[in-house]
Amino acid sequence: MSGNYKILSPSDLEDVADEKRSFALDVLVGLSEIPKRLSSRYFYDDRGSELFQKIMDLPEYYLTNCEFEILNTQVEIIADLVRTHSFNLVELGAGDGRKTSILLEYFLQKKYKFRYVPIDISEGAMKILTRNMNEKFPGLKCEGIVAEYFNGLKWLNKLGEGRNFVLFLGSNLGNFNKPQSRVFLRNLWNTLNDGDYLITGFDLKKDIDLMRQAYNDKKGITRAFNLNLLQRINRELGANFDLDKFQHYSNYDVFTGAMESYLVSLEKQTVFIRELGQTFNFEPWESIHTEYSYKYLESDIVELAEATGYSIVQQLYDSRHYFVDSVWRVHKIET
Ligand code: AVJ
Repeated sequence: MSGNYKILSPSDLEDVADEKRSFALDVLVGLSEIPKRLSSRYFYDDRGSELFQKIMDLPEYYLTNCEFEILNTQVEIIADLVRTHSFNLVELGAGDGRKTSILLEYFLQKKYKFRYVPIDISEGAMKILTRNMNEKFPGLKCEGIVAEYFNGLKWLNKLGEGRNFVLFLGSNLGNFNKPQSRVFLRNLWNTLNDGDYLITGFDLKKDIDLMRQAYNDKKGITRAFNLNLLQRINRELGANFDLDKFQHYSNYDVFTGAMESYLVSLEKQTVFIRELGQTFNFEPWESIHTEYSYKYLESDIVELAEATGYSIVQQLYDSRHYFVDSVWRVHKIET
């Protein structure tokens, strides 16, 4: 059986060209800056999405196991919030939906009235996800959207059917700094209605070695994931990055409160990017910053919710308190 999904954007060739142009522009800006940087949002082409799914299988990447534990043991608490409504279970950045399956199975078994609406930017990932979900859950109403989150949500909201229950799992918010997080959550608030729910995964601050191991796995999958960014530039922008001449480096910065990832040039080298018609020089040990993965204090979460128009309904922790799935309710009406 094939999956059921709709491609909102890029929906035609013009949009594809737009996408590519903004990628090219971001690469130009980032590699022209001192120090050099590239945005982690470009990790997730089809190959990158595949590699991230492998990361979630790693023993070192505790985040996924924590969230599995949380959803498995506390699914009833979540279910109680939506039991009496017909609702859209919207998922931002669904990946392969393994975690969501826990909720889907429970909701279906209880015969709740809902449809599952995963939103993801990778068409490859969406194809696999919707096919798997249709196979695994024959009775499930699954309507995927291939789009940027807010385009997908805006489209969904125009349909205006039912309460929204939005899942933003896996510490996906962690790539944003504080102002960016606020903008994101407030934009989300704007597309939602009073009484809608949001579950966000937050990776809590913890033992520094544990965090470092999660981003420096023994098999080198995270390394491949980071390097894929250069490979993507090679593929899509006709560049000639030699991946063997860059080192993956990821470390916890106590000051920013984030795991920060870099690609470090191992020698003096010049890279040509055809689409930009330009070369970029690297000195030995010069770095490209590629990712922030922010870690949170309890107080950070409370502050974020308060600043963006939500109330915290419940904090769902794993047994070791490494991670929290934070359940928020949208407030629109002044009381
Ligand atoms: C998908 C953003 C949650 O930051 O932990 C995994 C991505 N980067 N290993 C994270 C990632 C390196 C991941 N998020």
